[in-house]
Amino acid sequence: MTATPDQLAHRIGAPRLDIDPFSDDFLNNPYPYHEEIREAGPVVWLSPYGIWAVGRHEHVRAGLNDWQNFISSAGVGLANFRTEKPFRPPSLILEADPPQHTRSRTVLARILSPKMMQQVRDAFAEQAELLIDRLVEKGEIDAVKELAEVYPLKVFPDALGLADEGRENLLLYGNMVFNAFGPRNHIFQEAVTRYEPVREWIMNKCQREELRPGGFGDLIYQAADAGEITYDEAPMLVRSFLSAGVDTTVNGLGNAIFCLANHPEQYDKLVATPALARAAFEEALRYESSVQTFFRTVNQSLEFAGVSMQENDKVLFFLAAANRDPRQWKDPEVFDIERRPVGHMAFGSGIHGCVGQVVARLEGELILDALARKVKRIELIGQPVRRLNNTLRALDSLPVRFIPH
Ligand code: OVV
Repeated sequence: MTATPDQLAHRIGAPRLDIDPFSDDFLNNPYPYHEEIREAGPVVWLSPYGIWAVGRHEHVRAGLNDWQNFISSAGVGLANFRTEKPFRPPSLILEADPPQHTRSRTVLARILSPKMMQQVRDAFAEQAELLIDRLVEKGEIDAVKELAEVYPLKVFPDALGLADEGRENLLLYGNMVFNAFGPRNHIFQEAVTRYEPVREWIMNKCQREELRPGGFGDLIYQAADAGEITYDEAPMLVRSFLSAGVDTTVNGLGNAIFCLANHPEQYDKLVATPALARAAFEEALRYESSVQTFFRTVNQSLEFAGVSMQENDKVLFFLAAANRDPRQWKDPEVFDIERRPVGHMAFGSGIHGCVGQVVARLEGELILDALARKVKRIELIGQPVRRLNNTLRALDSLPVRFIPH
């Protein structure tokens, strides 16, 4: 009889923890568990799922940069696409290895380029200005429902070239996609139930006729016209924009405002120096990473940080744990907008590092800059409510008062 992976781990003496990283308890407050995983060793075995977990910055970065050994084409969630049916047809960029990944990435990286950001910046800035003015007028608001969800749902689909109608469906889609990287637990089941009615709408929006000429979506089809990708690949790459472009920035903004509301002395620094907006958003990404984890799959047996891993083993890389690793950061539990956290893992690392990070940073900068110039103080006026997600650090509600200058 062959040993199960669990017995093998026992035999080689890797630390084993009986932690479920997708339980309500873990997701409500992951940080004590992150510490436990980091302190147990560079690689630990999580018995409940029979997976490896990596929480130290050095090893998260090393693993993510080794795309030949830690592959993505077998899925970047718990499911192994070599043996299990993917929840949806695999993404041509996220769930792909070179050379497929390279072709997809080249097209999306050109569309989401710094040069393109210069072109959309004025439109994004105008919307940030309008929105914050409207919210200051209101005074008491839900910073998730009325700000963090509203802004990305306006500016990003505008840039993609999507019509206004039904955009809130993108939130249900993102929520489902990020839950699907975890197990089929109750959180996933609820997300699928809510997503099911909008499935057709989402798939329809990937078609060329639905995308304004010249927008990011149409530019993907233009790459197909030029022969860089096929016409079958184009709607799938639009789907990647719809999957990864909204819920991530919604929570990036929500988490950033949560951090600033909880650290008024840091918000005071931002008000005194609005030019810190970009740095403040970056520190919020380190401190409360919207995307907490991604899996990889071991391509062939190897040694990693002194541990033997077998072909097809799943490895869970904790971006958010790396971002608070005391081996990497001085006082990692301190939220400091002047820290300039270069090398944080919130956008991942290596060839799969977030291709949309220039968009995310633009949105974060513009919203925090408008806040700093228009809002003197942010007061928490109610209990923030979490939205549990198998992958995202997410809020459902953040009741605040904006006190104007
Ligand atoms: C980074 C990311 C998250 C979710 C979905 C996708 C990418 C995709 O390519 O579909």
